[in-house]
Amino acid sequence: MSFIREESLSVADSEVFAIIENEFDRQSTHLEMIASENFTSPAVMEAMGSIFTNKYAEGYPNKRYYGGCQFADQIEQLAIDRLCEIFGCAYANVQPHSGSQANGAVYAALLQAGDKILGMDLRHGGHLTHGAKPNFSGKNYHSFTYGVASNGRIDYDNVLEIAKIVQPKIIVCGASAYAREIDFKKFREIADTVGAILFADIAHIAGLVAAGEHMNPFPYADVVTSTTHKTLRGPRGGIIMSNNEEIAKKIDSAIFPGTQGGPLVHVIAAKAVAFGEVLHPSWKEYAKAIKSNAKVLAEVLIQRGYELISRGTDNHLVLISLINKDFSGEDASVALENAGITVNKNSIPKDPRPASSTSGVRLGSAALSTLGMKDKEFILIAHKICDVLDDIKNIPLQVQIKKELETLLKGFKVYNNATY
Ligand code: DSN
Repeated sequence: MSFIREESLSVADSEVFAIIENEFDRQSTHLEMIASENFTSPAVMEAMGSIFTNKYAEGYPNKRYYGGCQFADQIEQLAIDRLCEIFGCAYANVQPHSGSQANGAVYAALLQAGDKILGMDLRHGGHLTHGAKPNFSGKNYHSFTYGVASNGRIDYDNVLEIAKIVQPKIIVCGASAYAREIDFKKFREIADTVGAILFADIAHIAGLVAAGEHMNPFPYADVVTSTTHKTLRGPRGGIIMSNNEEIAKKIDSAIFPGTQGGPLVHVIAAKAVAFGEVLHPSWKEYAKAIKSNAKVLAEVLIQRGYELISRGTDNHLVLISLINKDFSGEDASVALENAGITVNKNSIPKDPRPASSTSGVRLGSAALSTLGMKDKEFILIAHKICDVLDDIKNIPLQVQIKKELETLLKGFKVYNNATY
Protein backbone atom coordinates (compact mmCIF):
# COMPACT_ATOMS: atom_id res chain seq x y z
CA MET A 1 0.00 0.00 0.00
CA SER A 2 1.27 3.43 -0.90
CA PHE A 3 1.70 5.67 2.14
CA ILE A 4 0.25 8.51 0.09
CA ARG A 5 -3.52 8.26 0.24
CA GLU A 6 -4.97 9.55 -2.96
CA GLU A 7 -8.50 10.26 -1.80
CA SER A 8 -9.66 13.81 -1.47
CA LEU A 9 -11.04 14.99 1.86
CA SER A 10 -14.61 14.49 0.68
CA VAL A 11 -13.88 10.77 0.33
CA ALA A 12 -11.42 10.34 3.21
CA ASP A 13 -13.51 12.13 5.84
CA SER A 14 -16.94 13.19 4.70
CA GLU A 15 -17.84 14.44 8.20
CA VAL A 16 -15.03 17.01 8.30
CA PHE A 17 -15.61 17.83 4.62
CA ALA A 18 -19.26 18.64 5.28
CA ILE A 19 -18.37 21.04 8.09
CA ILE A 20 -15.84 22.81 5.85
CA GLU A 21 -18.47 23.01 3.11
CA ASN A 22 -20.82 24.67 5.58
CA GLU A 23 -18.13 27.19 6.52
CA PHE A 24 -17.55 27.85 2.81
CA ASP A 25 -21.26 28.55 2.40
CA ARG A 26 -21.23 30.83 5.45
CA GLN A 27 -18.28 32.81 4.15
CA SER A 28 -19.87 33.03 0.70
CA THR A 29 -23.24 34.24 1.89
CA HIS A 30 -22.36 36.72 4.66
CA LEU A 31 -20.62 40.06 4.38
CA GLU A 32 -17.37 39.67 6.34
CA MET A 33 -16.91 42.87 8.30
CA ILE A 34 -14.91 41.70 11.31
CA ALA A 35 -11.99 44.14 11.29
CA SER A 36 -9.42 41.44 12.05
CA GLU A 37 -10.48 39.03 9.30
CA ASN A 38 -9.75 38.77 5.59
CA PHE A 39 -9.81 36.34 2.66
CA THR A 40 -6.41 34.81 1.86
CA SER A 41 -5.68 33.90 -1.71
CA PRO A 42 -6.02 30.28 -2.89
CA ALA A 43 -2.22 30.31 -3.34
CA VAL A 44 -1.73 31.10 0.37
CA MET A 45 -4.08 28.28 1.30
CA GLU A 46 -2.35 25.87 -1.09
CA ALA A 47 1.02 26.57 0.55
CA MET A 48 -0.56 26.20 4.00
CA GLY A 49 -2.04 22.86 3.03
CA SER A 50 1.28 21.67 1.63
CA ILE A 51 3.60 18.81 2.52
CA PHE A 52 5.64 21.13 4.75
CA THR A 53 3.11 20.30 7.47
CA ASN A 54 5.05 17.04 7.90
CA LYS A 55 8.38 18.65 8.69
CA TYR A 56 10.05 19.37 12.02
CA ALA A 57 12.59 22.18 11.75
CA GLU A 58 13.43 23.33 15.28
CA GLY A 59 16.03 26.07 15.07
CA TYR A 60 16.55 28.63 12.31
CA PRO A 61 17.72 28.46 8.67
CA ASN A 62 21.07 26.63 8.48
CA LYS A 63 21.03 26.09 12.29
CA ARG A 64 18.52 23.27 12.76
CA TYR A 65 18.22 20.41 15.20
CA TYR A 66 16.76 18.04 12.60
CA GLY A 67 17.96 16.56 9.32
CA GLY A 68 16.25 17.12 5.99
CA CYS A 69 15.71 20.82 6.52
CA GLN A 70 17.24 22.14 3.30
CA PHE A 71 13.90 23.19 1.81
CA ALA A 72 12.52 24.37 5.14
CA ASP A 73 15.61 26.59 5.27
CA GLN A 74 14.89 27.96 1.82
CA ILE A 75 11.25 28.70 2.53
CA GLU A 76 11.92 30.34 5.90
CA GLN A 77 14.73 32.49 4.49
CA LEU A 78 12.51 33.55 1.61
CA ALA A 79 9.76 34.58 4.04
CA ILE A 80 12.27 36.52 6.17
CA ASP A 81 13.77 38.32 3.16
CA ARG A 82 10.38 39.28 1.77
CA LEU A 83 9.19 40.51 5.16
CA CYS A 84 12.30 42.67 5.68
CA GLU A 85 11.79 44.15 2.22
CA ILE A 86 8.14 45.02 2.93
CA PHE A 87 8.74 46.92 6.15
CA GLY A 88 12.30 48.12 5.53
CA CYS A 89 13.86 46.36 8.51
CA ALA A 90 17.02 44.32 9.02
CA TYR A 91 15.83 41.34 11.10
CA ALA A 92 12.67 39.27 11.11
CA ASN A 93 11.38 36.19 12.85
CA VAL A 94 8.55 34.48 10.96
CA GLN A 95 8.03 31.59 13.39
CA PRO A 96 5.49 32.94 15.93
CA HIS A 97 2.37 30.82 15.78
CA SER A 98 0.19 33.87 16.51
CA GLY A 99 0.26 37.54 17.43
CA SER A 100 -0.05 36.68 21.11
CA GLN A 101 2.93 34.30 20.88
CA ALA A 102 4.89 37.05 19.13
CA ASN A 103 4.06 39.55 21.86
CA GLY A 104 4.84 37.02 24.59
CA ALA A 105 8.25 36.41 23.04
CA VAL A 106 9.00 40.15 22.95
CA TYR A 107 8.33 40.41 26.69
CA ALA A 108 10.23 37.19 27.40
CA ALA A 109 13.20 38.54 25.42
CA LEU A 110 13.33 42.01 26.92
CA LEU A 111 11.79 41.87 30.41
CA GLN A 112 12.14 40.12 33.73
CA ALA A 113 9.00 38.98 35.56
CA GLY A 114 7.52 41.94 37.39
CA ASP A 115 9.03 44.60 35.09
CA LYS A 116 6.76 47.50 34.20
CA ILE A 117 4.98 47.75 30.86
CA LEU A 118 2.74 50.54 29.63
CA GLY A 119 0.18 49.72 26.93
CA MET A 120 -3.18 50.87 25.66
CA ASP A 121 -6.18 49.99 27.82
CA LEU A 122 -8.17 47.09 26.37
CA ARG A 123 -11.40 49.07 26.73
CA HIS A 124 -9.88 51.99 24.85
CA GLY A 125 -8.87 49.82 21.90
CA GLY A 126 -5.73 48.05 23.15
CA HIS A 127 -5.11 44.30 23.04
CA LEU A 128 -5.19 41.67 25.78
CA THR A 129 -1.44 41.12 25.39
CA HIS A 130 -0.67 44.80 25.98
CA GLY A 131 -0.95 44.33 29.72
CA ALA A 132 -4.59 43.38 30.37
CA LYS A 133 -4.89 41.89 33.85
CA PRO A 134 -6.50 38.55 32.91
CA ASN A 135 -3.73 37.97 30.30
CA PHE A 136 -0.18 36.67 30.88
CA SER A 137 1.05 40.17 30.03
CA GLY A 138 -0.85 41.60 33.00
CA LYS A 139 -0.08 38.68 35.32
CA ASN A 140 3.65 38.22 34.70
CA TYR A 141 4.51 41.89 34.36
CA HIS A 142 3.52 44.99 36.26
CA SER A 143 1.21 46.57 33.73
CA PHE A 144 -0.09 50.11 33.41
CA THR A 145 -2.35 51.61 30.78
CA TYR A 146 -3.04 54.77 28.82
CA GLY A 147 -6.30 55.43 26.99
CA VAL A 148 -7.96 57.79 24.57
CA ALA A 149 -9.18 61.31 25.36
CA SER A 150 -12.86 62.31 25.16
CA ASN A 151 -12.40 62.91 21.40
CA GLY A 152 -11.56 59.21 21.02
CA ARG A 153 -7.93 59.88 20.07
CA ILE A 154 -4.69 59.10 21.88
CA ASP A 155 -3.57 62.18 23.82
CA TYR A 156 0.21 61.93 23.47
CA ASP A 157 0.82 64.52 26.21
CA ASN A 158 -1.20 62.36 28.56
CA VAL A 159 0.75 59.25 27.55
CA LEU A 160 3.95 61.15 28.34
CA GLU A 161 2.64 62.19 31.76
CA ILE A 162 1.71 58.58 32.59
CA ALA A 163 5.04 57.29 31.27
CA LYS A 164 6.92 59.77 33.47
CA ILE A 165 5.09 58.53 36.55
CA VAL A 166 5.23 54.81 35.69
CA GLN A 167 8.78 54.69 34.25
CA PRO A 168 8.00 51.55 32.23
CA LYS A 169 10.68 49.33 30.76
CA ILE A 170 8.55 48.86 27.62
CA ILE A 171 5.94 51.12 26.05
CA VAL A 172 3.54 49.24 23.79
CA CYS A 173 1.84 51.13 20.98
CA GLY A 174 -0.68 49.64 18.60
CA ALA A 175 -4.30 48.65 19.00
CA SER A 176 -7.12 46.31 18.10
CA ALA A 177 -9.93 48.84 18.00
CA TYR A 178 -8.49 52.28 17.28
CA ALA A 179 -9.60 54.01 14.09
CA ARG A 180 -6.95 56.71 13.94
CA GLU A 181 -3.36 56.86 12.69
CA ILE A 182 -0.82 55.95 15.37
CA ASP A 183 2.04 58.43 15.58
CA PHE A 184 5.07 56.22 16.15
CA LYS A 185 7.40 59.23 16.09
CA LYS A 186 5.60 60.74 19.07
CA PHE A 187 5.73 57.40 20.89
CA ARG A 188 9.49 57.28 20.20
CA GLU A 189 9.90 60.72 21.78
CA ILE A 190 7.93 59.58 24.83
CA ALA A 191 9.97 56.37 25.09
CA ASP A 192 13.21 58.35 24.82
CA THR A 193 12.10 60.78 27.52
CA VAL A 194 11.64 57.96 30.03
CA GLY A 195 14.31 55.58 28.69
CA ALA A 196 11.84 52.88 27.64
CA ILE A 197 11.98 50.34 24.83
CA LEU A 198 9.36 51.12 22.18
CA PHE A 199 7.36 48.10 21.06
CA ALA A 200 4.85 48.56 18.20
CA ASP A 201 2.16 45.94 17.59
CA ILE A 202 0.87 46.65 14.09
CA ALA A 203 -1.34 43.55 13.80
CA HIS A 204 -4.35 45.52 12.57
CA ILE A 205 -2.67 48.03 10.28
CA ALA A 206 0.24 46.02 8.84
CA GLY A 207 -1.28 45.82 5.35
CA LEU A 208 -1.69 49.60 5.30
CA VAL A 209 1.84 50.20 6.61
CA ALA A 210 3.18 47.87 3.90
CA ALA A 211 1.64 50.11 1.24
CA GLY A 212 2.70 53.42 2.81
CA GLU A 213 -0.95 54.08 3.71
CA HIS A 214 -0.09 54.31 7.43
CA MET A 215 3.05 55.61 9.11
CA ASN A 216 5.73 52.90 9.35
CA PRO A 217 6.85 52.05 12.91
CA PHE A 218 10.41 51.85 11.51
CA PRO A 219 12.71 53.61 12.21
CA TYR A 220 10.98 54.63 15.46
CA ALA A 221 10.18 51.35 17.22
CA ASP A 222 12.83 49.05 18.68
CA VAL A 223 10.71 46.00 18.01
CA VAL A 224 7.58 45.46 15.92
CA THR A 225 5.12 42.57 15.92
CA SER A 226 2.14 41.75 13.78
CA THR A 227 -0.25 39.02 12.90
CA THR A 228 -0.20 37.95 9.28
CA HIS A 229 -3.92 37.36 8.70
CA LYS A 230 -5.62 40.72 9.16
CA THR A 231 -4.97 43.55 6.68
CA LEU A 232 -1.79 41.67 5.66
CA ARG A 233 -4.11 38.95 4.23
CA GLY A 234 -1.88 35.95 4.86
CA PRO A 235 -2.34 32.74 6.85
CA ARG A 236 -3.07 32.89 10.59
CA GLY A 237 0.21 33.56 12.37
CA GLY A 238 2.62 36.08 13.87
CA ILE A 239 5.86 37.86 13.00
CA ILE A 240 8.47 39.93 14.85
CA MET A 241 10.79 42.52 13.30
CA SER A 242 13.62 44.76 14.43
CA ASN A 243 16.54 46.83 13.24
CA ASN A 244 18.50 46.15 16.41
CA GLU A 245 20.76 43.09 16.16
CA GLU A 246 20.98 42.56 19.90
CA ILE A 247 17.20 42.67 20.29
CA ALA A 248 16.75 40.41 17.26
CA LYS A 249 19.04 37.78 18.76
CA LYS A 250 17.15 37.86 22.06
CA ILE A 251 13.84 37.57 20.17
CA ASP A 252 15.05 34.54 18.23
CA SER A 253 16.02 32.80 21.48
CA ALA A 254 12.74 33.81 23.10
CA ILE A 255 10.76 32.20 20.27
CA PHE A 256 12.92 29.07 20.07
CA PRO A 257 13.76 27.51 22.46
CA GLY A 258 12.16 30.06 24.81
CA THR A 259 8.44 29.81 24.13
CA GLN A 260 7.88 27.62 21.08
CA GLY A 261 9.11 24.30 19.77
CA GLY A 262 9.03 23.39 16.09
CA PRO A 263 7.99 26.11 13.65
CA LEU A 264 4.92 25.55 11.48
CA VAL A 265 6.83 25.32 8.20
CA HIS A 266 3.65 25.01 6.13
CA VAL A 267 2.39 28.26 7.66
CA ILE A 268 5.78 29.89 7.06
CA ALA A 269 5.47 28.81 3.39
CA ALA A 270 2.04 30.46 3.27
CA LYS A 271 3.46 33.59 4.93
CA ALA A 272 6.10 33.73 2.18
CA VAL A 273 3.35 33.59 -0.46
CA ALA A 274 1.37 36.32 1.28
CA PHE A 275 4.47 38.54 1.57
CA GLY A 276 5.05 38.04 -2.17
CA GLU A 277 1.51 39.31 -2.76
CA VAL A 278 2.15 42.34 -0.55
CA LEU A 279 5.27 43.15 -2.60
CA HIS A 280 3.23 43.15 -5.82
CA PRO A 281 2.49 46.67 -7.16
CA SER A 282 -1.28 46.01 -6.92
CA TRP A 283 -1.03 45.93 -3.09
CA LYS A 284 -0.97 49.73 -3.00
CA GLU A 285 -4.31 49.86 -4.76
CA TYR A 286 -5.77 47.32 -2.31
CA ALA A 287 -4.56 49.27 0.74
CA LYS A 288 -5.99 52.50 -0.68
CA ALA A 289 -9.33 50.76 -1.24
CA ILE A 290 -9.38 49.49 2.36
CA LYS A 291 -9.00 53.05 3.63
CA SER A 292 -11.39 54.78 1.24
CA ASN A 293 -14.04 52.11 1.81
CA ALA A 294 -13.78 52.50 5.59
CA LYS A 295 -14.08 56.26 5.19
CA VAL A 296 -17.24 55.98 3.10
CA LEU A 297 -18.69 53.56 5.64
CA ALA A 298 -17.94 56.02 8.46
CA GLU A 299 -19.46 58.94 6.55
CA VAL A 300 -22.77 57.18 5.94
CA LEU A 301 -23.00 55.96 9.54
CA ILE A 302 -22.44 59.52 10.78
CA GLN A 303 -24.98 60.95 8.28
CA ARG A 304 -27.51 58.44 9.56
CA GLY A 305 -26.96 59.64 13.14
CA TYR A 306 -24.61 57.00 14.52
CA GLU A 307 -21.89 58.05 16.91
CA LEU A 308 -18.40 56.80 16.06
CA ILE A 309 -15.54 56.70 18.54
CA SER A 310 -13.10 59.39 17.27
CA ARG A 311 -15.83 60.52 14.85
CA GLY A 312 -14.36 58.82 11.83
CA THR A 313 -11.46 56.71 10.66
CA ASP A 314 -7.95 56.90 9.20
CA ASN A 315 -7.57 53.17 8.71
CA HIS A 316 -9.57 50.01 8.02
CA LEU A 317 -12.02 50.10 10.90
CA VAL A 318 -14.83 52.04 12.49
CA LEU A 319 -16.08 51.69 16.02
CA ILE A 320 -19.76 52.54 16.55
CA SER A 321 -20.76 53.71 20.01
CA LEU A 322 -24.15 52.46 21.20
CA ILE A 323 -23.76 54.14 24.56
CA ASN A 324 -26.95 56.17 24.07
CA LYS A 325 -28.96 53.30 22.62
CA ASP A 326 -31.23 50.91 24.43
CA PHE A 327 -29.52 47.93 22.83
CA SER A 328 -26.01 46.54 23.27
CA GLY A 329 -23.16 45.58 20.97
CA GLU A 330 -24.24 41.97 21.45
CA ASP A 331 -27.81 42.79 20.31
CA ALA A 332 -26.44 44.68 17.31
CA SER A 333 -24.10 41.88 16.35
CA VAL A 334 -26.90 39.27 16.49
CA ALA A 335 -29.26 41.46 14.44
CA LEU A 336 -26.56 42.15 11.84
CA GLU A 337 -25.69 38.45 11.64
CA ASN A 338 -29.39 37.77 10.95
CA ALA A 339 -29.11 40.30 8.14
CA GLY A 340 -26.06 38.52 6.71
CA ILE A 341 -23.42 40.92 8.05
CA THR A 342 -20.73 39.47 10.35
CA VAL A 343 -19.27 41.93 12.87
CA ASN A 344 -18.09 41.84 16.47
CA LYS A 345 -19.33 43.53 19.61
CA ASN A 346 -16.58 45.63 21.12
CA SER A 347 -16.06 47.50 24.36
CA ILE A 348 -15.69 51.25 24.03
CA PRO A 349 -14.03 53.81 26.32
CA LYS A 350 -15.95 54.21 29.60
CA ASP A 351 -18.26 51.37 28.56
CA PRO A 352 -21.00 50.87 31.17
CA ARG A 353 -21.80 47.40 29.81
CA PRO A 354 -19.68 44.31 30.50
CA ALA A 355 -17.38 42.75 27.85
CA SER A 356 -20.00 40.05 27.26
CA SER A 357 -22.49 42.61 25.90
CA THR A 358 -20.56 45.90 25.32
CA SER A 359 -21.73 49.25 23.97
CA GLY A 360 -19.80 49.08 20.73
CA VAL A 361 -19.70 47.43 17.35
CA ARG A 362 -16.46 47.20 15.40
CA LEU A 363 -16.60 47.09 11.59
CA GLY A 364 -13.74 46.60 9.16
CA SER A 365 -13.34 47.05 5.41
CA ALA A 366 -10.37 44.76 4.62
CA ALA A 367 -12.20 41.55 3.68
CA LEU A 368 -14.87 43.15 1.50
CA SER A 369 -12.16 45.24 -0.19
CA THR A 370 -10.41 41.96 -1.05
CA LEU A 371 -13.61 40.94 -2.82
CA GLY A 372 -13.31 44.08 -4.94
CA MET A 373 -16.08 46.11 -3.32
CA LYS A 374 -15.81 49.87 -3.72
CA ASP A 375 -17.59 53.06 -2.59
CA LYS A 376 -20.87 52.10 -4.26
CA GLU A 377 -21.14 48.82 -2.37
CA PHE A 378 -19.91 50.29 0.93
CA ILE A 379 -22.51 53.08 0.76
CA LEU A 380 -25.23 50.52 0.21
CA ILE A 381 -23.94 48.26 2.99
CA ALA A 382 -23.62 51.16 5.43
CA HIS A 383 -27.26 52.07 4.80
CA LYS A 384 -28.30 48.46 5.36
CA ILE A 385 -26.40 48.39 8.65
CA CYS A 386 -28.24 51.53 9.74
CA ASP A 387 -31.59 50.10 8.58
CA VAL A 388 -31.00 47.05 10.80
CA LEU A 389 -29.85 49.06 13.82
CA ASP A 390 -32.62 51.69 13.46
CA ASP A 391 -35.24 48.97 13.83
CA ILE A 392 -33.28 46.31 15.69
CA LYS A 393 -36.24 44.10 16.62
CA ASN A 394 -37.53 43.89 13.03
CA ILE A 395 -36.67 40.28 12.14
CA PRO A 396 -38.53 40.27 8.76
CA LEU A 397 -36.44 43.28 7.73
CA GLN A 398 -33.25 41.41 8.70
CA VAL A 399 -34.34 38.41 6.61
CA GLN A 400 -35.12 40.68 3.66
CA ILE A 401 -31.74 42.46 3.91
CA LYS A 402 -29.93 39.12 4.12
CA LYS A 403 -31.51 38.10 0.80
CA GLU A 404 -30.52 41.39 -0.84
CA LEU A 405 -26.94 41.13 0.42
CA GLU A 406 -26.61 37.52 -0.73
CA THR A 407 -27.54 38.72 -4.21
CA LEU A 408 -24.91 41.48 -3.95
CA LEU A 409 -22.27 38.97 -2.83
CA LYS A 410 -22.88 36.71 -5.83
CA GLY A 411 -21.04 39.28 -7.95
CA PHE A 412 -17.97 39.27 -5.68
CA LYS A 413 -16.40 35.86 -5.30
CA VAL A 414 -12.80 35.08 -4.35
CA TYR A 415 -13.11 31.34 -4.20
CA ASN A 416 -14.77 28.76 -6.36
CA ASN A 417 -15.26 25.13 -5.46
CA ALA A 418 -11.82 24.21 -6.79
CA THR A 419 -9.90 26.75 -4.75
CA TYR A 420 -10.91 26.49 -1.15
N1 DSN B 1 -8.69 39.11 18.20
C1 DSN B 1 -8.05 40.11 17.37
C2 DSN B 1 -8.97 41.15 16.92
O1 DSN B 1 -10.10 40.80 16.60
O2 DSN B 1 -8.62 42.30 16.84
C3 DSN B 1 -6.88 40.67 18.05
O3 DSN B 1 -6.04 39.63 18.42
